[in-house]
Amino acid sequence: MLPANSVASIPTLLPILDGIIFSGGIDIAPWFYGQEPQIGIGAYETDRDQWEIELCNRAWEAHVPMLGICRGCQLMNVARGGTLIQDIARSVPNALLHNPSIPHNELSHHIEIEDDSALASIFKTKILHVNSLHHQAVDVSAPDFKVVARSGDEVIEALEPIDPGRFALALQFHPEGLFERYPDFLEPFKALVNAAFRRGCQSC
Ligand SMILES: [Mn+2]
Repeated sequence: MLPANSVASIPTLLPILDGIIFSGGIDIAPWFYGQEPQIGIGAYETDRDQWEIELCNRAWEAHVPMLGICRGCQLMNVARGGTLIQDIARSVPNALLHNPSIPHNELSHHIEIEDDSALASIFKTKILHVNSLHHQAVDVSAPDFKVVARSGDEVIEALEPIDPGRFALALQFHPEGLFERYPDFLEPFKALVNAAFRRGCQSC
């Protein structure tokens, strides 16, 4: 947990961060991705938005490895210039249920992972059964990212950088809710730690 949420603290914090997890949470205020609020948007907290967007961009410049989960996935996309679907149920035709009222450790829909992606290497599979606890999703992906997984209704479920030398994995599902029952979901966290270790060793 970072003991701060002010943009002014970022220059002090950044040099001591080996890696960052942008965690889940409430919605991102729509004007951060150039939109007005639509019916269906949930609560947002602009102090947290500003702090995380600034932290993401400064960390991006410094090549700090990052893992985004749910809101964190959306946050990384918005910080780098992408947009969001404000409410899947209102915007996506024939949408799957992405926010079922079930515990975080229960599986929901499947996702299809792109071949030749880092995500496919991490999970060693093309079809992955995931949990789902979101009502928003990435709409237009940011120029730095490519889409590497979608659910059956075409909703974007994972992004990774176009630059293969950078670790910035953005997941719409919640691996932290699943790894105790399904150990494969520990793999994204191992990948983050390994990327942080590799970056640290460049200055050893
Ligand atoms: Mn989903």
